[in-house]
Amino acid sequence: MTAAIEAPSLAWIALGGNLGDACQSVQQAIAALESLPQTRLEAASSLYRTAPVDATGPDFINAVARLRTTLSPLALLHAVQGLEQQAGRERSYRNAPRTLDLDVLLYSGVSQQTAELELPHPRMTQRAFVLVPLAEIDPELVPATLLQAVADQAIERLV
Ligand code: PH2
Ligand code: MG
Ligand code: MG
Repeated sequence: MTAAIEAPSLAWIALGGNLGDACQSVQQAIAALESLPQTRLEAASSLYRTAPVDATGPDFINAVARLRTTLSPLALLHAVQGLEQQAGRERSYRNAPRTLDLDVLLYSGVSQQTAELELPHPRMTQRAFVLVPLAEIDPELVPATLLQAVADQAIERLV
């Protein structure tokens, strides 16, 4: 019998930061996604400057990337948490200003609610800083009604 070859899955990662040079942190993190094991970076959105949502501190820089990976959802989460650590992420209190936040938004075919990882990300549909960059790279994933519902949240595409 031959060993099964694991078919790659698609996964979407939200990137954000609002401490230090967040443009540089987010750009470096996008590049670092390409170097994760068993993972290809397929697409990355523009960078966006966004007003904090349920958070304090300076404006955020946000982006979304699409990966093709054979890492499991949890292995992918741990891999991107490693990138947060490399960027000097500290976790002082919920939604505190941060150098780099990487959230797994979606993993194709997976819906799960565990303490460590909820998929799809439970708040992604309420956040322009996720929906607008996601719609830039994969418009079919973001219904116009969802975009309209977050149209009051300040977001500016950076060139
Ligand atoms: N992340 C949060 C909470 N609020 N607001 C913006 N604009 N961008 C973020 O990335 C963000 C936020 C929790 O992770
Ligand atoms: Mg987050
Ligand atoms: Mg996070």
